[in-house]
Amino acid sequence: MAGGSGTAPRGAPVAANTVSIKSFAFTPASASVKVGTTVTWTNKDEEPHTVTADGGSFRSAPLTAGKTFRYTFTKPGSYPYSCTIHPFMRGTVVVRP
Ligand SMILES: [Cu+2]
Repeated sequence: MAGGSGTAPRGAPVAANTVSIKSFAFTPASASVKVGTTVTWTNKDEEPHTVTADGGSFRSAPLTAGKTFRYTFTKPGSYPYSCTIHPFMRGTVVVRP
């Protein structure tokens, strides 16, 4: 493979402020951002999905195809979330200080 920058271990945080919802999965599953960053999720599936924090700190309405949800993280920490419609869909945002 040419030009590869290495493959992160599955589940390792990836620096990203955008998360795709596609094929019933959040990509990257673990997004790492600096505090104060707004993260945007975009539903690229035909099915509706939600972005719902385990602790309730953020929650989207059901996102239909092509819709986005934004949330600004103001405190460092690890924020696990899921889709309430498909609870097997899980992701995490890791907020760095
Ligand atoms: Cu879903």
